[in-house]
Amino acid sequence: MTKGYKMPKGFLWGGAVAAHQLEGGWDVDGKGVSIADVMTAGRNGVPRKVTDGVKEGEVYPNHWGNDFYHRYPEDDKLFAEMGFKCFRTSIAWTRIFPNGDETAPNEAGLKFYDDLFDDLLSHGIQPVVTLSHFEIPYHLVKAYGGFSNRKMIDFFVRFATVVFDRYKDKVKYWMTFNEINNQTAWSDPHPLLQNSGLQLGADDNWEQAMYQAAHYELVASALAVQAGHAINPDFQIGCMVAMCPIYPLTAKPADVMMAERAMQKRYWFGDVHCLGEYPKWLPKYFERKGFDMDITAADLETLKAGTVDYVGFSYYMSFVTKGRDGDQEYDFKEPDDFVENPYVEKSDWGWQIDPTGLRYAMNWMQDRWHLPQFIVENGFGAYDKKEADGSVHDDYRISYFRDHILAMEEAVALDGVDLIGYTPWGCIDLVSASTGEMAKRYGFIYVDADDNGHGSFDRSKKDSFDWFQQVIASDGEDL
Ligand code: P53
Repeated sequence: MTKGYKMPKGFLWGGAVAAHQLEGGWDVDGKGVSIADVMTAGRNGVPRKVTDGVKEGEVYPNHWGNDFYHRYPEDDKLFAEMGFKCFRTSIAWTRIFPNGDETAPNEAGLKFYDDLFDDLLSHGIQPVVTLSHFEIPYHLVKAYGGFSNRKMIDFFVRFATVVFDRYKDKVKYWMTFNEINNQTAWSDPHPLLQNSGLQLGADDNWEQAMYQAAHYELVASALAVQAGHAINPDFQIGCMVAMCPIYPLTAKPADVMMAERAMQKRYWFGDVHCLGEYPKWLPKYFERKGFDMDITAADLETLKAGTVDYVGFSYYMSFVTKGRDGDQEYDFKEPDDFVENPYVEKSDWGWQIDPTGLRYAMNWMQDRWHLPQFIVENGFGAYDKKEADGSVHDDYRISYFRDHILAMEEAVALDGVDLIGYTPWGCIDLVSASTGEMAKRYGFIYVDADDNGHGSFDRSKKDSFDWFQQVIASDGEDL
């Protein structure tokens, strides 16, 4: 056993999921169609397809997820047995506003989350809630062009206000937009659609569209933060960034400058969320690129007045980049400018495994944003093998977690990072966001279902279940 550092009293150990990846029940109790409902299953290395509405004969894994919608009481018991203090999930926007532009919410949807949160609280588990986790109502994509349209700000703020008000005594920790910065890989249509509901044509300027949509989201987030604090001053409302630090390949100055620009381009979202203003380099970049941005003086005031209370972030991997000879602009472009890191291993899906990168990133964010942090996703997607007796020996997952939790604890105990909690991703097996597979498993709890939704959907404990239970019971000391 590895000896770690005890985390402070009240530290929020738990697990994380997103509504569309596990609930299923995609069309029940008045729920509308979301972006996730029109995304087909992909495979390792094969991207998901987006269909124009739900089509006969296509496979849509988010329609069933892991059936949490019907089985959550059993799952909550298992989370409690593991010792969870909190559980991060999202509210499916389409359960509350099925099309997104209604003025009155759907009561059956609101009631589902009341029941779920009550059940969690009865086990001493506090819900931690993301408002928008890759599941914008599909109607808002078709009728308004998603976040290319300023009207989306009002729709989002209405949704946020309704749920803040409804759950004001049940939920304290909130986040606005999941992995808002994942859309920096704007040349791939998936992140743009998942984050912002953008469907662009060949003639559109994709990069400008990404910056514009992100701006509207940041304004919507800042307005939601203000609305939330007015409803309950005790609310802690965070942003959520996908933290993948980007290193220079060598000490060559051009590599170092390229890595700096890469970090600026991936994390300016956090600068706006946390500091309330655009970093200086970005207007210069817009100017140089000839982007005609709709950013008003009133927007800038809103951003200043709606800074977040903490930094929620996911951490799975780090990246590496290198400079181009003679290029003074350093227009880093993701993912084209990534290169392999010769010093780290990779998962079966090519995600670079780098626990030290987590400690590095936590220090970097502490120095830059001066806010408490919350690790709301971290984990290891892997092919699991269920033995004849039902057991799953996932020592590779335990070893990933051991190394990452130790790095996290060092950042707290040795570097003084202010950390609220740690919720490993996909604490129960669910549908992968990037590939739509069930086979890319993250859980401590195994779900008997395959990529096509076949199986009993029965739950069972993997070896990592007992291991994580012991980590929590020892406040992080017994790794
Ligand atoms: P999957 C890319 C890079 C880092 C995190 O991912 C990412 C993505 C997009 O897939 O997403 C987050 O399921 C996201 C979750 C997602 C999880 O990481 O592709 O917030 O919804 O499931 C893991 O293996």
